[in-house]
Amino acid sequence: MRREIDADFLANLFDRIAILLEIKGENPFKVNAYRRAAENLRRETRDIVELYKEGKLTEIPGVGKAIAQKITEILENGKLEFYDKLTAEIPERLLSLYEVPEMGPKRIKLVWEKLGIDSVEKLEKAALEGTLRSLPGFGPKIESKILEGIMALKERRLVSRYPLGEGWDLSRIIVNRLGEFEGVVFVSPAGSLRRMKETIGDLDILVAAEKDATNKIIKAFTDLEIVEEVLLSGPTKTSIRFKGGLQGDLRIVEPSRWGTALQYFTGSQQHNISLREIALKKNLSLSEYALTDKINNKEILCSSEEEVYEKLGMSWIPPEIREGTIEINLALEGKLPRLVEVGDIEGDLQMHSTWSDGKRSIKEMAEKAYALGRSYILITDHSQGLGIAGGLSIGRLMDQWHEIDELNEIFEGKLVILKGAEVEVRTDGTLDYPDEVLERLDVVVAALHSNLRQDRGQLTERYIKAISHPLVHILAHPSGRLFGVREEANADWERIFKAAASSGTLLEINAHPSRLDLSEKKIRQAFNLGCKFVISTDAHDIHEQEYMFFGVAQARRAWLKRSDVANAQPLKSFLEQIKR
Ligand code: DGT
Ligand code: CA
Ligand code: CA
Ligand code: ZN
Repeated sequence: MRREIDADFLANLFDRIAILLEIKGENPFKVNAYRRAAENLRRETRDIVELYKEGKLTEIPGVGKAIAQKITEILENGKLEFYDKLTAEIPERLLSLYEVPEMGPKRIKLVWEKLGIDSVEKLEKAALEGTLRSLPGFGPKIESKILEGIMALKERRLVSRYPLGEGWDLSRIIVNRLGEFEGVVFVSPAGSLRRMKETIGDLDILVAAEKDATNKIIKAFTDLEIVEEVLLSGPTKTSIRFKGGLQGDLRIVEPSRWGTALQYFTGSQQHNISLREIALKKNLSLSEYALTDKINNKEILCSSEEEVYEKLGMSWIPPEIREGTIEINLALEGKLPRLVEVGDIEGDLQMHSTWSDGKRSIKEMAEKAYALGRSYILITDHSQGLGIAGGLSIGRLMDQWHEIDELNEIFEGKLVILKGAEVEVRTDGTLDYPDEVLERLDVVVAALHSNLRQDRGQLTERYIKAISHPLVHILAHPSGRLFGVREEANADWERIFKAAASSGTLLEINAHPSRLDLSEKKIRQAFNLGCKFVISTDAHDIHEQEYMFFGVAQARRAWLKRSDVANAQPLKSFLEQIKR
């Protein structure tokens, strides 16, 4: 996630430095210098990397020599020694206290030094116990204001949503740990996570177990080290908060009722409402416990979800499309399309190696791809302009081709390694390698990494120019969003998608959980305008190649079929399909 160093990233870093320096008690002029630099960086519309290369960083208002020096160090080394030293002295986690009203730098320093408080949780505890008021400058009034502030913060956290990837990792831990537990018959995520929505409000987990095991299972769950706090606990359900803030609901049902329960708690709410209407038309009532025949009031238990849909006269509906739109009618008619599946994916068309900012050699990446059953991969190290990510000069790129040729001989066609690059689209829409070089690549992936906050009109032209370039095959992570870091770029997407459709440029669905870019909505929009897609992992390490399923889920939520996804085809048809 942090591999994108741009103006926003630097501004956030300098803001953090300013707060840490304040806590340290550094002089206000120095603190303000960082704040001013951060503010101006946020306003800067020129590309930071360009400015750095031209030696013009000090042209940014508020950026003097010392700060320019720090930006240079970050761009060149990816880290800042000054920051490492500062946080060794003043821990980064103190920054969370800064969000609490009434907690300025002086008070943060005081509670940390006197009471060892370094988190909002500890602060809340001290305020509840009345120990805060004993500190100089606090008193009962401030103490209660701090408590109110923490309450408000918690409410805000409740309404904010978490990226799917975060919930996914937790759900894996829970499913694995509870799955081993005595008495557990089934365990599955439910809710929005099972539907693979790109963000989740909370994490729902469903367990099937016999009644006498429920107490122990609830205890095993609340005892997990990932659980921070138990909010609510009953005989068959519990609500907790995980470390990191996400909330979770666990429910336990009898194995004979698993099907109706899993169906109910997977939702969506809208899907469930429509399903209950269908049930009523058949004189059945549907709940999380059972289907009930309304005529003789007899329960019909469903131990599998398939049975629920079958008894309602419809085909089973994949969770990713249970949003209460057209899926129910299509399932009743037996006309649901077969959505693309992770097993359909033959090639992975974006990955990085140690040649640029990847962590593994091409050979290691290729071996992993082979183990995952791929039949081809495209190596897409960064192009020369992206200095911070170790972009390849033309000479280095050509050296890489030799290595790829040699590896292809070793793999003997069992896996084909294609030559590619993730070519920077410069601010003016031109590409970072000349045509003579692009022509020699098997597949060209174009990407925008910097200056995505350019003027909307200019940015749209920049996208269209890149997409319409006859040698560009794929547009990588089109919107540029990064969860928690950057929003989708503000551009005229209708025009961009039309340009992609008419030039035959494929749009990437980036499977990395920090991106999931395009969004489901934009995939639909692009699809309706005639675009085709690829799903790529953008892996920078071997295990990230496993993230393909995130991208596939995103495509499924947008109802894409195998034929809509160019890398869900064997190499030969993929190559025939890409424009030349
Ligand atoms: P989220 O957590 O906001 O990402 O979305 P969901 O879909 O996970 O919603 P959540 O956690 O409130 O509830 C999980 C599922 O349980 C939901 O998809 C459907 C079912 N459910 C929960 N409450 C209700 C309700 O009041 N009515 C109906 N029909 N279903 C509900
Ligand atoms: Ca949920
Ligand atoms: Ca829930
Ligand atoms: Zn990229």
